[in-house]
Amino acid sequence: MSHLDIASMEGRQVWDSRGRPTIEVEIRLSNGAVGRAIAPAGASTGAGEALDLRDGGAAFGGYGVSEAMAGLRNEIIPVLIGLPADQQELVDGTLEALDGTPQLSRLGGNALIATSLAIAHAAAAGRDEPLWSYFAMGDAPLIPVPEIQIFGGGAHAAGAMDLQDFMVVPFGASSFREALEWVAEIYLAAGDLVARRGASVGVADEGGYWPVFDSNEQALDALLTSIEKAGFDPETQVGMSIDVAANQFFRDGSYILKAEGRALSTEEWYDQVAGWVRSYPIAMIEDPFTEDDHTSHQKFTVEFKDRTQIVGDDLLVTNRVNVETAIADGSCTALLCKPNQAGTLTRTKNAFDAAKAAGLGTIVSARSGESEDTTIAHLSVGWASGQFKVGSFTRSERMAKWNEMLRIEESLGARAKYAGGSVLGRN
Ligand code: 2PG
Ligand code: MG
Repeated sequence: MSHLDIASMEGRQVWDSRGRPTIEVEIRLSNGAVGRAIAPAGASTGAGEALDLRDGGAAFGGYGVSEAMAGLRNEIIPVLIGLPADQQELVDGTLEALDGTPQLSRLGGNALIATSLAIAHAAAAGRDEPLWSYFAMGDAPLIPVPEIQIFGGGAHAAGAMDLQDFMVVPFGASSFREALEWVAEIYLAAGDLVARRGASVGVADEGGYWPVFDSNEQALDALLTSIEKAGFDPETQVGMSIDVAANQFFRDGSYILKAEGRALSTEEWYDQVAGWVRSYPIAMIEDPFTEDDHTSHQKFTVEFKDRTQIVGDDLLVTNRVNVETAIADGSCTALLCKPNQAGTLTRTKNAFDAAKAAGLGTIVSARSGESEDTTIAHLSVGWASGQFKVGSFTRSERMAKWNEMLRIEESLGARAKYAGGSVLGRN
């Protein structure tokens, strides 16, 4: 037995940021090193994602994980004991084969991703190496540009606004530390603005303000005003970013804008989004059309790729084959990379590498349901993703990741390189 072999392993039910059950996996290696990780969960999901195994029924709104926990105890743990933790592909391949379904629905993407991430934690600890460094495998680390939510809407705020995330991207900062300081000022300015208008309801799932505006445009205006009120230039310092999450409000062939009481055809919606990209300093836009609508995505990418980064989340679901299709048909310019959409770290890396190799942008991302787990901060630095999306600037499941990034940046000292505007084609 080598000193990095899995000696023991356990799963436990813990709770996520929405108060729903989730799974934590803890792994101990023969040399005593311990690794631990918690599965996150999405609310606005793409059809092709790895599927969480949930109990259904009345308890915990159907979100129980007792079946997934049973699979972990009875099937996953017995098979993994004795495997070498530093051979991630071998371990992940074993997990995928054991599950045997394309979307990992038998044992559950939640059980598998917690296991897969915990393996990496254990291997890094076993080698006495920081997690980001283990992920980097000798390549240069890169501190990413954060994408931080100011207003939350869509499925994360009971559909109060149609668009889901209204975010800022402080690409002009000189470090991650400075980037967060800028965003703190913008978040404050946005809070003042919403309070003065009497539009504040509270905060949405990811910690952004949950305002009630009469139109999406009012929210876009408020976002731009907040950047400017805080003293930043939206063209050269802090850009706007929108996650449309268009799947969520597309019904029977129309985009239904609830707040505005309008239903738009695909052509009308295209013109609406195109108009916004022309008239606001939008540095990034995610899932502007439904995940099936490659035609609109292609047309939009041709028209706007020099002006804004077009991000595929539900469009790509962190799946290598989808990334390859998007590269071939030119339907976006960046991958939103969410490990739990893929289900294992190896599948995540396959999608990530395909995107990187083709020159697509890469944004490592959290989910709307999160925990204190900070694995993705290390992934972003180690894989040199250059961009990092975690939600807003409140709530500790978000701040845990921003703060972890500060620690990583500090630990790198003079080696810390902030990705800056280059990831968005600006310098
Ligand atoms: C997204 C994420 C994060 P969810 O759509 O990008 O904002 O949301 O985790 O609900 O998919
Ligand atoms: Mg999204």
